[in-house]
Amino acid sequence: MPKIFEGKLDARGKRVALVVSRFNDLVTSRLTSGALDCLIRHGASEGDISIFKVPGSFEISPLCKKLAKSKNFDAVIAIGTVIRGDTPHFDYIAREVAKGVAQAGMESDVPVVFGVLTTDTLEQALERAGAKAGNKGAEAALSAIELMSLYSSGAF
Ligand code: INI
Repeated sequence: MPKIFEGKLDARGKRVALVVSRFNDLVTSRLTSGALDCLIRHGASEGDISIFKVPGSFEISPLCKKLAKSKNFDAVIAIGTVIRGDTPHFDYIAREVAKGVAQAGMESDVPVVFGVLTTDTLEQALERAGAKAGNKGAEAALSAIELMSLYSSGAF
């Protein structure tokens, strides 16, 4: 029989940092609410959750890296929304935040999860922030909860 390791959906006692972009706040505030609701419903205490606000998605990953390495948190959740415009700006920001958040997770001992929307329109973003396509902030929080449990399994 193989040994199977998987995380439990139990956030009791876990300290979580959210790094939230103010750019497109209409969307990121809803993603943040979804993430908070998910964490609390899975047992996290409000006092164990810290929210760090940054100007835009480009600024998310450097802070994720610092927080993930700080030993003060069991997981870091990146929350942002990048919406395509008429110029290549979108591509630069979307690429950097995805790469940077992944790198923050690679370089630290705690999970760093990606709750950053990259969409063509504001409507698509809102659909994914609590409307017909769910709430990607809540999904990111659920991933963080599972991974915090897996990382504390003692197997590695
Ligand atoms: N930041 C976002 O989070 N989303 C966007 O859609 C966006 N657009 O389109 O410009 C955006 N720009 C700001 C950027 O993240 C930085 O804050 C800025 O370039 C300063 O470094």
